[in-house]
Amino acid sequence: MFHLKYLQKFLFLAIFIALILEKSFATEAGTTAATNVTNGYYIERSDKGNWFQAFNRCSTKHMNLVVLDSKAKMDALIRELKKVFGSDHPNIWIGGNDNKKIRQFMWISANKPFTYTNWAPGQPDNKNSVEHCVMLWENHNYHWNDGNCLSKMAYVCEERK
Ligand SMILES: [Ca+2]
Repeated sequence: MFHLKYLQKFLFLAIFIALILEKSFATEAGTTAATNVTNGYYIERSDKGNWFQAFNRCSTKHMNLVVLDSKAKMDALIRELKKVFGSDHPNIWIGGNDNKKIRQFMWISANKPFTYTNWAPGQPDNKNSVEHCVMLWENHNYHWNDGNCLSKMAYVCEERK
């Protein structure tokens, strides 16, 4: 009888500890995501996604797929990206597309048409009529290209204001 009582106490304690551990791990996971945010940007390069997945994954983090509506913002982001990639960068989704109206690019999370642009020469060209989402084009010194929204690549989220 003593042993059973002891066992019950032990089990209760074990469950209690497990709950605390789970809670602290959950908190740790939450702060891990937050510490990857540098100067307001979260740069995801391993968990690649198509444009829509990138947009949703930023939302899940309560962030936006990055809006680059001024040269100042573009320059600020390039400074952060160069710390990670240098000048040899991969394709990276940013938050614009022309899915609402062809050839009228919008920053989707801001619901604003493009005013500032940083297109690579000859872009946007809607190659093969399947290019509607905007990326920083690999090895084009962070200039923009319209690409196929379903291509999987790195992406950048920014903190919501
Ligand atoms: Ca293109």
